Amino acid sequence: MDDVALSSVETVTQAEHADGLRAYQEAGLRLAQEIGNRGPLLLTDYGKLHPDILARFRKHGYYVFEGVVDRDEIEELRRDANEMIERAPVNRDATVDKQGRPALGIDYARSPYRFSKPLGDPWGGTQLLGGRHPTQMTQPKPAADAPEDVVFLMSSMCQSMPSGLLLYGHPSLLAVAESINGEDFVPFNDAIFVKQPGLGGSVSWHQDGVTHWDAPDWDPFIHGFNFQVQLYPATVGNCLWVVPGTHKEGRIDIKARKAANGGSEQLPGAAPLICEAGDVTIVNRQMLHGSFANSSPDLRISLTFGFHRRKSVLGAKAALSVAGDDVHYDEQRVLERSAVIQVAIDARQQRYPEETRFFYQPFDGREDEFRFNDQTFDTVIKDYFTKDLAI
Ligand SMILES: O=C(O)CCC(=O)C(=O)O
Repeated sequence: MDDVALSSVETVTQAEHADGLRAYQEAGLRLAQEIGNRGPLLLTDYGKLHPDILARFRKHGYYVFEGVVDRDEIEELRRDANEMIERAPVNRDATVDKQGRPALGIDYARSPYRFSKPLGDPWGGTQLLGGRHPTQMTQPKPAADAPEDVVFLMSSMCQSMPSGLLLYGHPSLLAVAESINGEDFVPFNDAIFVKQPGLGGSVSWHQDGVTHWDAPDWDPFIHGFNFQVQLYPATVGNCLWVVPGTHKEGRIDIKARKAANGGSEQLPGAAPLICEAGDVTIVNRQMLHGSFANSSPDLRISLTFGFHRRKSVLGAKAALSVAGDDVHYDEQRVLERSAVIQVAIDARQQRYPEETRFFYQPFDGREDEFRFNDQTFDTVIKDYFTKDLAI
């Protein structure tokens, strides 16, 4: 993979990095508390996200749903995610895992793993992913015995993790997606951020959207939103940070914002998204957001998957510079990628027959074609991530 910038700022120790963030963290925690924007995931009698929550999400650009995924499901997700980490290639060029077994995904259309240097900033200051991370974060010195490469990001959760596919069909999460993006909502992609203590890299400040900033019909919700399902507590030392309200500002000059902040990456007005395991965040993709190198003692694994309005995606040119994906999204592409949702709904129903399944309007009347079975695993789930709908 070529998506790692060489580390250039290894001047602080981990302890200095962690200490240097303390006052910023306290200010961020105060702001987060003032705003609130957290609580249970409440749906109306009609299965829509509670209007007060929706209004708060629209105003501030994020919300933390507490206690959405239960303990048993989190345990399964942890098992599967950790198994994926175990089965990663030993480094970015390897084809075997650390036990010498063929690495997971070598037979996939694309490797599901992205690596970072320990405590590195793989995207900051590069042209990768549409150049949307224009500045670099501080990259503390890793321990002398740190591995050369660490797993940073993993895709393919619906294929590689049985529990990941079930999560993708979670009725309350899909109800949130429908409430925000309409009944004909469509998927974006999924990615698992792995921030190992003392190793996990940073995600430099950025806004996710790429394609629609100058669209005549631009609005604060045009680039969709992402969920993050937290498998471990997200602490003030390892969590994602957002700058509330920035989803309404249009494209932000991040370099200038950092320069105006005396060159410090501790951007003002940011709030940490503190969570317990099983909490789920929603973040507007136009928010200014990022995370610092994990100089804390705590692991974070965040299952990140997003959804769009159909009209934002149909006809849009593929973004995020994924190799071999130089296309405009047409009805067929949208149907094929959306089918993962329908198959996930059925997989979940088979596993949790007592749960009320989500009704996904675009597949109304076609449910039988998209049951979860060996055939749909091959036709819909295998290599589904090559059909992501990135804008
Ligand atoms: O979780 C993180 O640290 C980064 C997440 C992020 O940047 C994103 O979802 O776009």
